[in-house]
Amino acid sequence: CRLDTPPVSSTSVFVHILYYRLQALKSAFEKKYGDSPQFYACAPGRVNLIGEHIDYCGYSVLPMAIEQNILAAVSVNKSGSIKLANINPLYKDYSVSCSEDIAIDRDNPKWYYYFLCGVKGIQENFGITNLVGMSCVVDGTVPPSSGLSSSSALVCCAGLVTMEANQKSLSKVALAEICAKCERYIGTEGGGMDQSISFLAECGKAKLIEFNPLCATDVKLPAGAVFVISNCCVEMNKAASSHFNIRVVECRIAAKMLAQARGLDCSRLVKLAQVQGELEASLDEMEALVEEVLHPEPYNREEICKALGITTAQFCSELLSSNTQHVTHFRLYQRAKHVYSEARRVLRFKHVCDSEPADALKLLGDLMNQSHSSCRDLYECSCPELDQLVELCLKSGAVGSRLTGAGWGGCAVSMVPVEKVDVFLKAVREGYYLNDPRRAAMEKQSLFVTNRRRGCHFY
Ligand code: ADP
Ligand code: NG1
Repeated sequence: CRLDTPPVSSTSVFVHILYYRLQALKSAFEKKYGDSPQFYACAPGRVNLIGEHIDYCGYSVLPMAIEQNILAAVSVNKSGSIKLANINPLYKDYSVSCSEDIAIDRDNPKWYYYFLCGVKGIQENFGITNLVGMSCVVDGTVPPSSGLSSSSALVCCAGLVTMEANQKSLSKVALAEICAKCERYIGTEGGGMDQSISFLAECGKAKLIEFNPLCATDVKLPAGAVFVISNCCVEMNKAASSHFNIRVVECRIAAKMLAQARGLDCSRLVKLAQVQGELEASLDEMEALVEEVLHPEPYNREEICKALGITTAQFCSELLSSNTQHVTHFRLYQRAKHVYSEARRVLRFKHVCDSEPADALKLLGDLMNQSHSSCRDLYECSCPELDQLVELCLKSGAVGSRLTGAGWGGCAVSMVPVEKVDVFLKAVREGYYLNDPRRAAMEKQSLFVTNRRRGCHFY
């Protein structure tokens, strides 16, 4: 996409839209700051095809980037401050002095704090004492709080522009790792999937993202189907609620309980994947261990402290996050069972994509459906509207459908055979959106066929 000449008519709709968005961003920048931007950066959102809530347990996930993204127009300035503005008037201007410590208010997760997470990540990585001043205007098309990683796209875009403005350079893998770490300043203890695919995505490909060390491997998706995203139109802001971190904490406690039961040094082990590694067990064996060691009834604090030999004070400071201090009961059995079974489904999904059996679509669809059931029943991260939407998608021709991203609202991703896409879109449109005025107003940005986009870059 070149900024100086409009795209020729034969180029894709994506390039046309990008061209006009960049032009609008340039005008907004000039109006705001009285000068042209020096450069632009772009970071895509993502859809996770399978592997939900397991990245922070150390397990591989299988996302792809989408064409919805965060764009930023940027200039270095001499004002000694970072000035932030947004095309969307709901996101208010903000300015912060470069000489102050960057403070991020977790109790009040405004949009600019996500941007500042990216700035702080780069600043700390390079030990920059004097950040250069920057003037920025941001424009985003990733639906917020809907499981498509709008927040991480913003953090990654901010990390990228801060690196460029301060004349530093890093590999994409290093940038992804820094941005995964620094998004935690906002309070959510995510695992790194979103930032990894935002930087490491390539056109036309989904990726298996593995952690420790971070590595992205191409996954060739079957040609006979497309992935369709539909938003149930319920928003769930992760940083403003404790749902997400409660699950992170439950998994951490479950890891320690399993480690303790098998005589491992549980003070060192915080991830379910680490326990598997230490035991050199298969995922099937880990599921059997969950059955043997954990009980389905919720655990209270006393029971956990007694089993782990720790005090309540240690429990609160070492295991709970600041926004989960109020939680009294923990469903360890259900969460661990979801994680180990979901980790196995990711590997099977990849294997089916690689081996291309004749019934690939059915096998992949079954895995997606099992994933949704597990998220709904064991991980309890769905909501009635999302379950209703997933069911409608299956009735409308999808061979697999599941919630994607953190859940408790947001989007479903459905795998739909190519020849059924038109019928599918019509049925979901009529069955979920058109009969409700609020949803109908959001339909255009809520129901769409994905296009596999490339990752973060500059213009
Ligand atoms: P997601 O699942 O999309 O990452 P989160 O709830 O974690 O959702 O983060 C959503 C937040 O990210 C929004 O409330 C807003 O603060 C920020 N955000 C998302 N899109 C934009 C945008 N276009 N411009 C500014 N901030 C944005
Ligand atoms: P989204 O969908 O962006 O809220 C979150 C986490 C991911 C992952 C998924 C669930 C962040 C930044 N992102 O994604 O790491 O755990 O939930 O699979 O916390």
